[in-house]
Amino acid sequence: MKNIAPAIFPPNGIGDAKPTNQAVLDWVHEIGKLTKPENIFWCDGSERENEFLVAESLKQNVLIKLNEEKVPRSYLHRSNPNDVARVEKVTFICTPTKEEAGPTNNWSEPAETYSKLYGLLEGAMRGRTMFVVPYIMGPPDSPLTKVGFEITDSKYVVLSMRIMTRMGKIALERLGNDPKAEWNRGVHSLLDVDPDRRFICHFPQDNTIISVGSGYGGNVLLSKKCLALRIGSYLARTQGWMAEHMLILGVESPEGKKHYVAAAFPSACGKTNFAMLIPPAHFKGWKVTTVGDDIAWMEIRDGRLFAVNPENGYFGVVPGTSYKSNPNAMKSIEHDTLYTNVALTDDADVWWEGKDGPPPKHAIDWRGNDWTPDSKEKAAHPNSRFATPMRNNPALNPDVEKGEGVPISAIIFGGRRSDTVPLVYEAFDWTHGVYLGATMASETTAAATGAVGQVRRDPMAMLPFCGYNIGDYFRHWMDIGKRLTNPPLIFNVNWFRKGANGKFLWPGFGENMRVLKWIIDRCEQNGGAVKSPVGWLPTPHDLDLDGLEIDHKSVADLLGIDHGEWQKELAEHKKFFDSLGGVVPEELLKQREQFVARFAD
Ligand code: OXD
Ligand code: MN
Repeated sequence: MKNIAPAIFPPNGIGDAKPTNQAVLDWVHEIGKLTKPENIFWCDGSERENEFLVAESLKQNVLIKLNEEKVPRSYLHRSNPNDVARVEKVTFICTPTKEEAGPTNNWSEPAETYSKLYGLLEGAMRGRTMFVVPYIMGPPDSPLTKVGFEITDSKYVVLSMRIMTRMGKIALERLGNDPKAEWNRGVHSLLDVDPDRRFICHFPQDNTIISVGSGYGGNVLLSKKCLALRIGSYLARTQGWMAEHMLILGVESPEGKKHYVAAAFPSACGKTNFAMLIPPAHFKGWKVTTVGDDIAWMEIRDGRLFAVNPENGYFGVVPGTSYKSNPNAMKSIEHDTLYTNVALTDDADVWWEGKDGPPPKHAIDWRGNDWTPDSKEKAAHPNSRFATPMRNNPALNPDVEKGEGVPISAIIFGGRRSDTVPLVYEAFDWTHGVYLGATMASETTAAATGAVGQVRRDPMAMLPFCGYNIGDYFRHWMDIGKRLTNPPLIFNVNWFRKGANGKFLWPGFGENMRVLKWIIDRCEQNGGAVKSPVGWLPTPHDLDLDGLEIDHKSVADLLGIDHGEWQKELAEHKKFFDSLGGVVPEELLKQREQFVARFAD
């Protein structure tokens, strides 16, 4: 079998940052004995290490150097075409009982799964280098911050982890020498990138992740979906905090009044765009800043929810990103960025569908083939990605490193829905808000393999990421609500509603500031709304639409509640709850009855 990740041999002073914690050393020894690598590379996160790894990756064609003038210090990686997205059907939660994993997760018995995975890992790193990547998730002085170690045979993973986490010595220092300290064990091997030997397995009780057979970020940057969400949500429940698939943004009024908002949208539904929003000219003096674009860890303090972003970078969807849709993302990815599966132009620049300006006359597509505007294939894969450090973001919130986090005034749920769901509405209270989150749905996207555009229920945007029984997860939300004396208000948004002509009714992107402004008004108790069966709904006069070219009919359609559509929607809620087989908390079942009753009134 071809070795797709040949070993590299660092000079003295690189790759030798061996930890002193005996528990880590024992674990690395165990995995080394199993996988039999050529050598072990202990990462320290230094600049020198990075330069060496980049140079070796260029030699082995793991990376392609991009035009230094156009995109300085940036590289392109092409993944195997069979390996371009998260694969939910081979993602497992391995709890002692199936019930603990619950009805929405694939479950696999831990002992059998370890045995199967250890079988696959036997000798898997022969002729390869085994990298040991120490990292922390969370700002260095947050009480929520976690230490993780990822063992991997992929240089691309090491280089990405360096962007996406705080990696290297900082983690060794935080862990210290206590052999009983809590830390996450992550083992990743590319094996031979065979979809039939691809598994992403989580052992929440052991704080362990094993991922084999993939090189795609969402499956192999174990800090992100695997630790910060799946294992994170499990730890959060047992430790009394929350790990959520949410962006976090700050909004500042011209008078200097600040609010923070956390928003859960499913994958590839615009979290990064919303988190980096630039208010339109009409909102002079308003400022939006990014705390995080994908994951929020939240804890209760003084009866309020405070959030930190556990990550250090953005792993965002590239196609559609432009100066029109997201100028801050464009500025972030102009340098020091690791691209995956975008197109390469003849002058070594990057290109993708939806980038500003005309397409190049010729390029190399994401698979490495010639491409012209006449080609039938897309130049960039629809789920092509950038990994870029958050410090590149011109709108980065200055408090992002604050260990205490930022106080959350509002939680927003949102999906991609062509019909039924209004542009924005507010829950009557926490329990109603939890119901809105629990029943939210969205049209599927290219972020995961499988059909695109199908409406599926995705509770709190956590369907693929909740590391335990979804019924217990709903209950955890209810319990958190009971501990909050000053809870965030909860909203639902839908930027994607379409008119009779099949076109989007709402312009989206920066114009979402108009919706955000109403949300902030509501938090300050001065935004108008009418009571509707679904929740508090703005009238067209309550939204600041000045300077926006939109006709009255579109606004009415955006805010409209079609009783026929909602009858169907509520029937879908019932079907979904029924499909969960009795795990849904009583309070939420009651919420549905009240919802139905409000429509009958
Ligand atoms: C992501 C995802 O990559 O949700 O953030 O799939
Ligand atoms: Mn995500």
